[in-house]
Amino acid sequence: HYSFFDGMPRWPEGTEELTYAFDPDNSLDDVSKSVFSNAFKRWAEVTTISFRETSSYRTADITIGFYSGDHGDGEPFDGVLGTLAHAFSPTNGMFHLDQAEDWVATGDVTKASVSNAVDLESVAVHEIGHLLGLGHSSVEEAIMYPTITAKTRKVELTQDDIEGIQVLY
Ligand code: TQI
Ligand code: ZN
Ligand code: ZN
Repeated sequence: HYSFFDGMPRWPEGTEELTYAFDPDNSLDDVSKSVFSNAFKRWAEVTTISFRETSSYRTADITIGFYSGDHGDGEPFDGVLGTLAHAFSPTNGMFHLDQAEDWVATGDVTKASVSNAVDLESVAVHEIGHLLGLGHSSVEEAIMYPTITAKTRKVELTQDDIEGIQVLY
């Protein structure tokens, strides 16, 4: 079953659009950007919120960046596997990914040559759930279930994810 953060934080009532921006210090290719765009679309389809990329990093609602190790928010990344990414509850908007991972943005992650390949869209869909206010779910098939196996692709929202997010938006 879905859960929320303590106090059930959410983006303000009436929020129709959230903007997101990529850290200009990362140089992200268009393929990776489209993976994030797809991940946002999955949540937009089941809520009243839409998402738009902006180049104004400092004023974006949601900021996305790849970092390694200690990157200044008290939650250092740990190198290959372990923590892959983290996102904070509303309305913080920070979405950080561990640069050390072997991110797979295209193609079939299950056929990746390295054993530690991580599917970018799978992680993005999960972290966007957190950014919007969902905690973890006890339903194993749910996007918000707290574990994922390496080299797995899991990007489809389940009924549990949808019911949870529709409590908020
Ligand atoms: N990152 C953890 C996660 O997103 C960070 C975390 C732990 C967290 N507890 C939290 C974030 C509570 C917000 C609220 O769950 S992770 C998965 C999953 C991770 C894990 O790198 O371990 C995914 C990132 F659920 F599949 F295991 C993405 Cl999809
Ligand atoms: Zn961080
Ligand atoms: Zn999580």
